Amino acid sequence: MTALFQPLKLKDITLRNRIAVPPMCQYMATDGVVNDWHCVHYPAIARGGAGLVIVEATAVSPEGRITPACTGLWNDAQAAAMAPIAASIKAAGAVPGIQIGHAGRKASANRPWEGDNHIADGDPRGWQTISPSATAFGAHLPKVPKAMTLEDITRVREDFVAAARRAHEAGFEWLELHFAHGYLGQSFFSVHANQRADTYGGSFENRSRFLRETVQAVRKVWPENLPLTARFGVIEYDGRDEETLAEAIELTRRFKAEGLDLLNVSMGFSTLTANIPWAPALLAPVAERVRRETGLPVASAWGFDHPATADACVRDGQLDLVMIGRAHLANPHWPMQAARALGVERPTWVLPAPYAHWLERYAGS
Ligand code: FNR
Ligand code: 536
Repeated sequence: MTALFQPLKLKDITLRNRIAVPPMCQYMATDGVVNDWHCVHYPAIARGGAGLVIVEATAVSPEGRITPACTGLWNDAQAAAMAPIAASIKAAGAVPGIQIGHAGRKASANRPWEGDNHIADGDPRGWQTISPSATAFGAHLPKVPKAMTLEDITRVREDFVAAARRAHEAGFEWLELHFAHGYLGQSFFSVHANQRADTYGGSFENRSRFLRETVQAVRKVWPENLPLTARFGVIEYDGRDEETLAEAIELTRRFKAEGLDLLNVSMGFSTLTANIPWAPALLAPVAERVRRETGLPVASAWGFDHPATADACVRDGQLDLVMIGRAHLANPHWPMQAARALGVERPTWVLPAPYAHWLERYAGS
């Protein structure tokens, strides 16, 4: 038996296998509202057989969007438009998940294919960004953010809570908080972005406060029987990785105590000084360490798209869930193909009955 095609039960939710589609921004929304593109894209990928499909980074407030074309959940119209996406993922046999986040100092950018850089000052499409401190990321993202006041911090935490509530009302059954990739949550944690001198900066306790308070507050409104997860950059590859990882593991233990159900282990992307040793399954040993030292189930992405690698990571106890991103864009039927490659003879688990019935009845004719 392959490990990759074993179900995973977390709280009341059972994934049909260990394959998840990680959140991937489409930059195709208007005013944060999904449209026909999202209605094609998400169920098409879910139909390919993954156990979980996580909808792209969805902003909790207008200034939390990466680009003007990002999805949002800061109003009810956005939630209403999102409901059919959750329903269609579910109809295709996958569990519908969504990532909610705030882009912090990386917000107010052009779409990747339109430059991937900050929208120029004075361009009416752009906006004032906010971050723990008034320091820019740099390079293509040079805008200096406004340092958040304590009122800003409370407001954004409550924006996460309101978005989580809307995500549940829209029918999502798996929630991922975006605490990675140099966006707002990661920026509170990272010494590269957080130079605050108050209770939200400096010590580990202070730099982790916003993230812990957000998990705590969201857990109160996200149903107890549904998985609450976070994507967290536990490593920066900036030369101080042991220290960062040790802190990230301690914070993950705190998340677990607050009721987090799984950690999606990722990278920080908080600094231009990072030197990432890109390789297939780069984060497998990192995720395994987080899992071993915290006892929390883990997922990870970045180069797990060789079926044998994905299967081995689950079998060897490095990952509970394998995230397959770009390979799903290239081939929405990646899970079906992986099943064949791994010798799963009749992957009827991915075939809805109307297809399975006719394919089997007429097999060979
Ligand atoms: C991403 N990624 C990403 N990550 C995230 O946490 N939220 C997001 O919304 C996005 N958006 C996004 C868009 C696109 C087009 C790509 C390609 C990537 C990162 C993504 O979830 C994943 O971690 C990477 O693609 C690495 O996994 P693969 O592609 O090597 O399987
Ligand atoms: C991966 N990306 C992550 C995104 C959006 C686009 C690209 C996200 O988390 N919303 C990435 C992040 C940083 C550097 C390289 C790649």
